[in-house]
Amino acid sequence: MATPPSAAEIVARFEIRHGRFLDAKGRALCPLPDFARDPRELVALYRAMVLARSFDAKAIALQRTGRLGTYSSALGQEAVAVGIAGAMRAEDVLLPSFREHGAQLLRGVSLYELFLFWGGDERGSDFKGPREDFPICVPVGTHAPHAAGVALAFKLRHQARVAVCVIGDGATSKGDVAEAFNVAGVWRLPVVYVVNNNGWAISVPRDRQTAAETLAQKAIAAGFEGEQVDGNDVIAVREAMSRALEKARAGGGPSLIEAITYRLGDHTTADDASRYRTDSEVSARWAEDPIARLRSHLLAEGAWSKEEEERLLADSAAAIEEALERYLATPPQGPETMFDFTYEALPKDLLEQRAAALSAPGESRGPPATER
Ligand SMILES: Cc1ncc(C[n+]2csc(CCOP(=O)(O)OP(=O)(O)O)c2C)c(N)n1
Ligand SMILES: [Mg+2]
Repeated sequence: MATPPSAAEIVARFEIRHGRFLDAKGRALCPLPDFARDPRELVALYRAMVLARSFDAKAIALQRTGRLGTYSSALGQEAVAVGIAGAMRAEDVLLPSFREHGAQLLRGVSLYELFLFWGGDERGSDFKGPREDFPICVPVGTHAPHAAGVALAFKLRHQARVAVCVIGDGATSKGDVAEAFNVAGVWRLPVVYVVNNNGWAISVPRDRQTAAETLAQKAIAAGFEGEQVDGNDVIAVREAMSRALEKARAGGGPSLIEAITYRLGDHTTADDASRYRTDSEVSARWAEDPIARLRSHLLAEGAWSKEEEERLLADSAAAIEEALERYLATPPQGPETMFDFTYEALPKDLLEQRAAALSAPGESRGPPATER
């Protein structure tokens, strides 16, 4: 717009920071935060990223051989999930989207539960570990208002806990996400929204998703802080998360962290990304690989060795194999269970359908139909 002819003055300004500590080769660009000076902390993050990647590879192979449902890989995005969970406390609550198994594993969700979930078995969301963490949210962004609700409950109960909600770049275009940001800002809720910006929403690239210069600035519109981090630098993600969590815990309200990363794989196993992006774009992005970056850093610091790497890969594979065997040996639930957990008392037509499901030939039998 042209400058207005009135006595206009500037009433608001904002800036968005982009934080990073390691360059793509793993070299420190500035002094590292305290936690990152302890090699044991960094090795723990590294292990978690490697386990997440190993799980991804196995899950894709299982889907291809008909033993798992549609699966969304987090290849190249491991630092986002691991940096998030690495900063959270056990009593905080994670509301993940569908690429955060790296965070879920660190929080105590088991490999077995992840296999169950992706195999279509809802018992995979009944976590034995983090009981109050939310299940994987496949509907895009619908958990953003839920996170505000969780945070409101913490606030009303005067609990020093934080809700952490992870959404994709595409999700930030949705109305429910804008509404969630709005109430989080107005009520100064203890919630951290992380935008896992992997550059794509299926086949829609970031620059066609929104005309906003950054996604972090969407927080400014809702009255709270937003910043960007290099989402392939686990130290940067972990550090920004720690600050945001601390602020929320101390009553300082919400934050938004936009983690810039890249989806190196297909959107899901139901997608073929070669139809809408070039191989050369993808191969150039491998130079940003978060795992290679931290490995280079650890090797240069003398905090990691080839032998430890081999042992880690073998241990991850063994843990995954064990969970897989247990998953494959778990009988599926009977079809009647799909009627059992929605209504307190089943309406008549659903009672009939439940009975029909139970009497269908070859179906497993569940408990007798009761009016619930
Ligand atoms: C409410 C809703 N609309 C559409 C879809 C289909 N869908 C699945 S993932 C996706 C794109 C999401 O993009 P983004 O938020 O960037 O997350 P990413 O998949 O890149 O992690 C869409 C449109 C859905 N799952 N839920
Ligand atoms: Mg995306």
